[in-house]
Amino acid sequence: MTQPDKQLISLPGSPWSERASFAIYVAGLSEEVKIVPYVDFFELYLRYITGRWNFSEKVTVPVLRLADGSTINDSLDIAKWAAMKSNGKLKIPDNDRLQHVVRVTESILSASRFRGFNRVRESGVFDAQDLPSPLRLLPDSFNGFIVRFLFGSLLRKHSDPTWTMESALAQMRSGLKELESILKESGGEYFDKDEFTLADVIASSAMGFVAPLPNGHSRTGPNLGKCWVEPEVAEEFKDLVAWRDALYVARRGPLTLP
Ligand SMILES: N[C@@H](CCC(=O)N[C@@H](CS)C(=O)NCC(=O)O)C(=O)O
Repeated sequence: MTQPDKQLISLPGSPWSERASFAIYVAGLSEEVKIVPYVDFFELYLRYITGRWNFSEKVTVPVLRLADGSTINDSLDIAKWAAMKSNGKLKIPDNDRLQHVVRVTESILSASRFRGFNRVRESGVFDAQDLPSPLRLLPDSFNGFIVRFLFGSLLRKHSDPTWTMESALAQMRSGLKELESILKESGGEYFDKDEFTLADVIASSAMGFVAPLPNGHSRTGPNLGKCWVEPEVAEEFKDLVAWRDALYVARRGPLTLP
């Protein structure tokens, strides 16, 4: 068996990290890439490995670190990298179609993350497995403070200050409707007619904050898991969720990550 010589620094439970892992899996590159969980939220480490020291620029995960130390710092670019190395196992669809799916998916994800993070912050509960490791040493009474602090900073980093829970829900619903119509217009089983492509990997990530992934691929503790998803939205868009679940059963395979 090949020893992994590349690392995917990835946040368990994050749809952006999951889409990168999904692409790597489908491309047949799982043995080359070690998944390294980024649960410590240690931004300086991300800046160090990516060499991005301009503090006005956001650093995010996933990050793919290649054998020569260079990095790919965006989930779409990582997924494209995997597709290009996949020997045809993961096709890249025509650019307009891909960009359309990417744009709609990002709009859904940013709004649903805002809602999910607010729910976690309000719950005041962090499951031990999701806590940054040095903080696991603190007494449980600090838990509420840590959740509010961490998710408050993540919300400031990733959200539009004008959003409300209602406006974000409206954005999510309109994006999910658009995704439904792209799939319908494609006229096939996938976002590019009858061919499974990178567009499906991206589109499937749009439901990351709507309904839990099948086969144990949702990788958060029980509290985060509960706050992450939206049963009512999942019910409203049940065909899209069923499409995503079927895609996972057919293409994502069983969970093999650590
Ligand atoms: N455009 C980026 C967005 C990734 C992103 O938003 N990552 C979030 C996931 S919640 C993240 O890094 N969160 C942790 C942090 O900001 O420290 C991509 O596609 O990779």
